[in-house]
Amino acid sequence: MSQTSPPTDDGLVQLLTPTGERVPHPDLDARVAHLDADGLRALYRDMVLVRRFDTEATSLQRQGELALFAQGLGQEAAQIGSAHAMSPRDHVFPSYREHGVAHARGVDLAQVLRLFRGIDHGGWDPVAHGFHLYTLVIGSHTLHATGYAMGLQRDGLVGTGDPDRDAAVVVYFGDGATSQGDVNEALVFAAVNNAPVVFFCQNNQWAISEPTTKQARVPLADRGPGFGVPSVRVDGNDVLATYAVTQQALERARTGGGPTFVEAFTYRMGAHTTSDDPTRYRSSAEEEYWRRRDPIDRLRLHLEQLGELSAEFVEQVADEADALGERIRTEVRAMGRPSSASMFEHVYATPHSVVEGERAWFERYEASFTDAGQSREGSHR
Ligand SMILES: Cc1ncc(C[n+]2csc(CCOP(=O)(O)OP(=O)(O)O)c2C)c(N)n1
Repeated sequence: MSQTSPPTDDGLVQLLTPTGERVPHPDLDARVAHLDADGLRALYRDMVLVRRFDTEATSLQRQGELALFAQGLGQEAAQIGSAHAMSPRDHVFPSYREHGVAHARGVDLAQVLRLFRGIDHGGWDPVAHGFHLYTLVIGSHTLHATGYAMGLQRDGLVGTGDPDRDAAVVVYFGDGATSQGDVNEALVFAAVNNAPVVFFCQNNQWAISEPTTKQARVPLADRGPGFGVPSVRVDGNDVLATYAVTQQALERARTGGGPTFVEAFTYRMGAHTTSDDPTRYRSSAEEEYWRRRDPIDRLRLHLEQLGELSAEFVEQVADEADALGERIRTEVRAMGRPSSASMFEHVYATPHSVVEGERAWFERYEASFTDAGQSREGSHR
């Protein structure tokens, strides 16, 4: 039997070509019309900042300051474009690579690194930011997202006729996750309940060393209609297209139109994580092909063609990125070690006698290692 054809960028929704020319689109032009030069520069700034964060975090891992890091390199347009299309009332369920979305939702990126340093599970307030905790169990959060979306619906926050009241959910996952049962179950639940959820699949073409061609014989977007979920396949390296497509899908969800499956076709330019060596399973020619489709370069070229990217602005953003890198570095190095007993702190919102009893036992147990005359055995009894 023949192999599946290689991944292709044919037939993607695109508003910017890789060399930055604007492509007209009858259905989506109106959705980006309000993005003037300031609006475009804001997208550029966010993409540059988050890329700098990525570089800094990777270096910190190499210096032994982080246990692991998952880079978002190359996926900045998919993340910043889609995140800019959200309202503050929307809720995001990320996997573990959505640093661009975290940043756009106002989460301090140093907080994200507490997780990768292994000192907490992500310390931000998920409700305040509408940005829930990172999930490492592939695809499981698509079910959480769908359940949350059904909750919004049942709380009367969908299709109210008031755009300032309606809310929806976006869940981010990868191409590999689409092979998981959880994602397929979430699509079933979302479809039959008409849940206000946007399934945002960043097809970065690799699930660690497994190419998308070994996960599907058809474009991933084609899976949506089988569940009764309309889908769209967008150029994930085109920040305008991902913005417009996500805005359309969110509007549909918020107004009661139900779920949408978005496949953002992009490329993971870095390694899967700092524990991975991609040279073992992919070619430098492939990496070079995608380097020429860099999402930040694309918007930069577009702004230059418009005559709207001054050298001063580029320098100002570069300085801001340097300052962010320095702050992240300083903060990460200063992060202390939490006490082991802090694991009891966030079990319940209010104190609970069983947890308090377990904490007291644990503290006595830990102290037994330093208390004179008391053996480890003794403290167990
Ligand atoms: C349920 C589960 N199975 C396996 C793993 C191990 N694992 C970690 S990342 C990964 C690949 C995920 O690929 P994809 O969904 O394409 O996302 P990407 O990392 O490319 O963003 C796997 C299999 C896991 N974390 N969870």
